[in-house]
Amino acid sequence: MSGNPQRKYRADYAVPAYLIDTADLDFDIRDDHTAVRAVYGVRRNPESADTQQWRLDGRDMRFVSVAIDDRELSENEYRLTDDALVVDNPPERFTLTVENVIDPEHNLSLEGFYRSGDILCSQCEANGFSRITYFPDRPDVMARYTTRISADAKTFPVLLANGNCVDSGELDGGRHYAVFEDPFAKPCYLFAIVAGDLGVIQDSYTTTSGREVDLRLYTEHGNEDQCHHAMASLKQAMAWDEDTYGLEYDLDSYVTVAVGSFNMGAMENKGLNVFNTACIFARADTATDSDFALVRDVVAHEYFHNYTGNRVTCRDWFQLSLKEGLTVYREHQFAIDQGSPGVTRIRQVRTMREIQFPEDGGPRAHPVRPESYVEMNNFYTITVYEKGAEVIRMIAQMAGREAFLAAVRHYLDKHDGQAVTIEDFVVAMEESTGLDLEQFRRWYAQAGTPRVRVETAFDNGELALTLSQHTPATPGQNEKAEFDIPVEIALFDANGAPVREPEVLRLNTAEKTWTFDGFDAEPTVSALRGFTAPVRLEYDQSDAALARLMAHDSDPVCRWDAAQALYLKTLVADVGARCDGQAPVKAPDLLFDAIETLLDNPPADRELLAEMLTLPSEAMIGEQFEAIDVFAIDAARSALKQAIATRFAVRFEALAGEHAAQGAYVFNVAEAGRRRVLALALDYLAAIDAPGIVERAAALYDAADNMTDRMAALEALRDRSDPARDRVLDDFAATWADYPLVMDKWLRLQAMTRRDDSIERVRELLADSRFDFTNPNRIRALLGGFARGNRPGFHRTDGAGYALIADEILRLDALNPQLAAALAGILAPWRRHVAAQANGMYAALERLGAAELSDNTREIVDAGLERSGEAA
Ligand code: B3K
Ligand code: ZN
Repeated sequence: MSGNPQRKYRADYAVPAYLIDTADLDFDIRDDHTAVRAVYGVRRNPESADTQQWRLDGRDMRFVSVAIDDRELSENEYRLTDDALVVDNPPERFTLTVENVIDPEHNLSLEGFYRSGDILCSQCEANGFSRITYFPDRPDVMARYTTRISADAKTFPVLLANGNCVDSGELDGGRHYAVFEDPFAKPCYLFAIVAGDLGVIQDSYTTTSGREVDLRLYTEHGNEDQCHHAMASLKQAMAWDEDTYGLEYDLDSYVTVAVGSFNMGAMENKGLNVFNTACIFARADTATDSDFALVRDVVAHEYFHNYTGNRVTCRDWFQLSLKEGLTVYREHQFAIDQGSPGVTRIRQVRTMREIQFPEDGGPRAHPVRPESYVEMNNFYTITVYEKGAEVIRMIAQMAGREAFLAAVRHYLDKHDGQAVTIEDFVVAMEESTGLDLEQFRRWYAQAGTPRVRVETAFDNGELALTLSQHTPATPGQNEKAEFDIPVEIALFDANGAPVREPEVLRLNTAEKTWTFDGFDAEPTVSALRGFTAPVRLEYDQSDAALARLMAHDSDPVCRWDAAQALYLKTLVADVGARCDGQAPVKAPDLLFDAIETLLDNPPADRELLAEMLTLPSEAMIGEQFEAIDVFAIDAARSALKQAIATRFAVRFEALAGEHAAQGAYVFNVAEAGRRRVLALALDYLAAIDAPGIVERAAALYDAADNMTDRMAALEALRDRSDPARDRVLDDFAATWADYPLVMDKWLRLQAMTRRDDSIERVRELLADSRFDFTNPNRIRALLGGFARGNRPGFHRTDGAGYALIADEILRLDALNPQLAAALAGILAPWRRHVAAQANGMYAALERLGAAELSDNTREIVDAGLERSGEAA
């Protein structure tokens, strides 16, 4: 907590005054504390002029002593503050020894060294290392680490740190020790240490050049059989990175530890990843198809960081997208190569539109490379990650596949072992590909989603296509210069046959016109194919043209998007009418005809069929309006769903029958697609209370051998007041009582239930013994599930939803500021809502603003209250 949080600026970067070549750490783990002794080999940085004093960051620990070259310093030779140890006039080259004591048992922030269940583990990125010992907690100070751990052998039989185990043995008093050496210099955010009584599964991987890598995955005993999919995914990722980028793993072992209490998904510590169990555990009966895909992709993502992030790291945290944007892009490529490329891309596009665009249009909008921050952990955003990946994707597209892969290798060779900037990356791309990225760099510097307008005129066999761009102002950035925007288009005739091959148009001015000729009739334009740029397309296409694209477009993204655009037309008109107190607007016949055509000629990829039949989310509908009315959106979406379900009830019955399970669960594209269609059909049938739907869903629940089908059944029953619903929910709770991650599904499902008393039910669950306020997965399931997944409940007109979230943010902020700040982000975009909702959200924010808050939550609340003025 601090009354006046410090804002850091990218422009203020200064090289470190001193460099640390070696860091020898000793952790003496005791019941009620851990004693840390750190010995650093230090030298003055020849590039720094600042040599008067040397600052080492350190927080929430007890300082014991500091010595230079074995001489303990007296109190007038150093200064201690709340967050630093400052040594005056250090010599040119010296050994610094610092001793301190930490308390992992009482560290609920889940940052630094802390306890998760029976495991002691660490989380250092972004600035957690300064909760472990005194050190310049910045990524451009890279050292070679040796770590010695000693602990009670019974309680902590497994001891782990980065690198190779070079020594281990027994000590007096039932204790033991292990020493690890990491041969690669690394920033302190990649440091990791683990101690616990752990189960393990083991495997090995032989790299192309013949290095045998020992693969180990640790978890609390009893969970080993939930880890095999993660292990298989790791080996897939290792092979993929060799085949695609020619990158081989560089250590003898790759160790992963799965812990139940973790603030995010996973952490790519060198050679010793720490994962949230939610991103490792996947067994057919406990995890859904989406969970299987998530595990696969997160495991791959962390593995890919070994090069993009670890071997070449960030100079400072403003450069975060250097590693995250690039690694997400690599993860996206990997996911696309695992099958169903079209649907995988559609999911990526949906994430951008439903989550990143709102961030870009709200009070927390910031460039992919932010200019300032108060708390770095608030900037692990969808913009830095996903928009950052889209920016890389545009470069890859401009370069072409092989040239891009070669450019990434050039970047990694050129900067191996260094801490660099986004600018260094862009220069390496230019050097290798020959592209001129001068204007393109604006994608890193300017926040906000560009709007690209498409206008066409057809005359005398000639189509004139005009693209224009405009980017709305974002906090701190009123004027936007033009972006360099690649827009892929293709043209189709009235029968849906292609009349012009796909081509990429480069819109790099405010407006540009292209002409295409030689047509007998006006062609249909398919624009932004594959989502070639992270922009909002404004194109008033006719219903007939959209129906044509929906039936024939060869690009799955545009085909799906045409369906979405058709749904949105009706939804937007209906929401508008409801807001104006007019009669609801019904869907046109053409929409039903288009759906019929789709059902008659479904795409071979069942997941694509399911995506195309899924209505735009509430978030996506909200994006179409200046002021979001949650209730009108909910009503319009339900009405359209019911209209479609009524019209096609027979077809949905048939789909459900045809897509029922034939054999035991397998996770692959075809089977996951089949299950998606089954779930979708049940969802439509449930929307109209189709005869027998309750029995059908309950029977599916009872018969299912897997969690995907079981969840589909539960979701179909979720909003009903029916004994069958309560029966399966109780059965679920009884069956999975010992599986906290499965119980998260139970919590989330109830939080998302659309009932008048959903807030009261969430309050009850907060007090339930199956909920745990100190565990982030439980919080995300119950409170995140409610505030994000139950909009009508959260925005209930009496304001009780806002009050509940504000209460819990205040309670949580005292324990886990990172998580509290993330929850506060839900209230920040109040301006996007209609007055009644906006006022309620604002009042909750004001209440938070008046309280004593962590810097993390303060930064988010101030942005929401528009008090920071520095969001860019
Ligand atoms: N680098 C970590 C995220 C760290 C978040 C710190 N608040 C995982 C990842 O992006 O791969
Ligand atoms: Zn990452």
